[in-house]
Amino acid sequence: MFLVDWFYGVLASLGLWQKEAKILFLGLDNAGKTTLLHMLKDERLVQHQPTQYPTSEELSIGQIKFKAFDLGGHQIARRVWKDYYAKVDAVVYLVDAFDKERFAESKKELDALLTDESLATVPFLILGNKIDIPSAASEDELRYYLGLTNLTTGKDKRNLSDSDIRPIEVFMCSIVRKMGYGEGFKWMSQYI
Ligand code: G3D
Repeated sequence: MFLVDWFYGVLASLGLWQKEAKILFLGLDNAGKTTLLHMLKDERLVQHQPTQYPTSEELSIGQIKFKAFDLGGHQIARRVWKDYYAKVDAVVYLVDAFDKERFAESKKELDALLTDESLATVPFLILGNKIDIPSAASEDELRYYLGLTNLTTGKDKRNLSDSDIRPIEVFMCSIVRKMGYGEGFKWMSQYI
């Protein structure tokens, strides 16, 4: 019973209760993907499969599968994520908001994803991570450097009436402090 409570507690806290989905965690190396997976897992691990590739990790909770891949620099990973899921239900794109020197590189990878036909209708949750570090970029700065200022679709809970519009939004977070990403996942869950 304890396990079951935990199990649904994690999904409920992410807004993913009773959903079935395949969710990709993407971003440059060091953005925090593995930390986020471990954070979700430690809240209660149900199943964890050993990684097949050194640059990827996977976690299943209920009917939700999370899979993380490093982008940038790792050409192999870039090729592999595409082969992994026939259909992706959502992308969580992590950015290290402290590492301003790599914003351009992160933008380049994000732009490649946003123009990828296979992801054209897939919701994108952009997580600006590490805001516990005082000099981390603000949300406005991150939007600016990622070229998202006029591209995001809003944080309010609402259905985008035009299904051609891809939901995309920025949430700032500190994974190590367990702050911010829950709101992001709840936003994302409306579109899964
Ligand atoms: P990746 O899987 O995207 O490559 P990791 O990134 O999850 O391995 O995280 C890279 C580093 O960032 C780790 O530090 C991790 O602890 C740190 N990190 C992740 N989330 C946060 C956060 O919210 N705040 C801060 N300050 N650091 C974070 P190490 O030192 O282990 O390499």
